[in-house]
Amino acid sequence: MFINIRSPWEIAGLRPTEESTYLNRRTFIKALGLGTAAFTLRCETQGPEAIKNIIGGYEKSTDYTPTEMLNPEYVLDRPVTNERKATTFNNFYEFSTKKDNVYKKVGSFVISPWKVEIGGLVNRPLTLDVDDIKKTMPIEERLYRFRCVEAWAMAVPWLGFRFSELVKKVDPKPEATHVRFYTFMRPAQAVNQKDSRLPWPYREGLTMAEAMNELTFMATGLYGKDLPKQNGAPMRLVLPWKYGFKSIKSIVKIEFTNERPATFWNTLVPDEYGFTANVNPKVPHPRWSQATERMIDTGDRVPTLMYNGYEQFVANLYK
Ligand SMILES: Nc1nc2c(c(=O)[nH]1)N[C@H]1C(S)=C(S)[C@@H](COP(=O)(O)O)O[C@H]1N2
Ligand SMILES: [Mo]
Repeated sequence: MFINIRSPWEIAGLRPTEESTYLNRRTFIKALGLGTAAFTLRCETQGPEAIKNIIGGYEKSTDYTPTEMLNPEYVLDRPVTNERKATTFNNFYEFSTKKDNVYKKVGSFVISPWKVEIGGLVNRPLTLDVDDIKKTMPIEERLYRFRCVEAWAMAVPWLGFRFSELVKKVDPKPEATHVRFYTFMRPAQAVNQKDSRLPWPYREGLTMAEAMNELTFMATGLYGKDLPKQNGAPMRLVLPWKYGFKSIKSIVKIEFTNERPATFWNTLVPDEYGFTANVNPKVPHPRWSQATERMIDTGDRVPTLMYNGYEQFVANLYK
């Protein structure tokens, strides 16, 4: 028995089967509930507090030592993902529809100089250079789980700053209810942007309450270094309790508005990719279960956690 998880492009009816991810029978049996006994036990007893109490998985990681900027508030329950894997297995549809070759297609993507325009319903609109943002923002390191809607997952050390620090600088007007984010539009550098059937540039959005949440993070680095192009250089959003497509890459514009922003995936396939898109093991994707996920480096299949394990930080947003 095989499960075929199609890529979102096929969902949109745009691609045939070449990106299909096939999970083999052994993986499927594991997915039905039989990982190691230890892991099963941990997950049954795992509440938000238990996650915090589990000794940080990163200590077991052989190839990564956190920097002195590490914020100890965000603790992992699993090892840090292998760096090579996290930087060579990507979703970045502007460059490729295949996950394993994005990193080979970003060569001519120009990331410096890079301006970010912040405006809309704000009292102090600003255009900032990313180099200045990096120098002036309180940069910290956070170890976060990351979960793609396609049921793969990783756990990685981001460098960056809490997004609300940037929000404070522009001082939103009281009528702002949402924030809209835009990726660059450069068909000469990102070949798939020549495909006019797709609603480029990639856009995403949050409510103001989500934007101000302590987890909402603007990443400028990964594994203690500058963000690689394929991971969304020079600056991308990271929303660890939401499916990965919300974590928009290579941002050029941030706009405060009083309406719910249209987003790339929600515009293309609204019945499969909601606006809110919180990780939830109990709500299947229309064509596959979200109950478990596959770690991209080890291939381990593990249970999906409610809000990706960040319930204590975000559950109050959705009462
Ligand atoms: N601009 C842009 N941002 C994007 C995407 C994209 O195709 N374009 N893919 C999203 C999806 S589906 C995922 S899972 C993550 C992948 O991030 P990673 O490659 O750093 O793991 O980026 C998200 N941000
Ligand atoms: Mo994704």
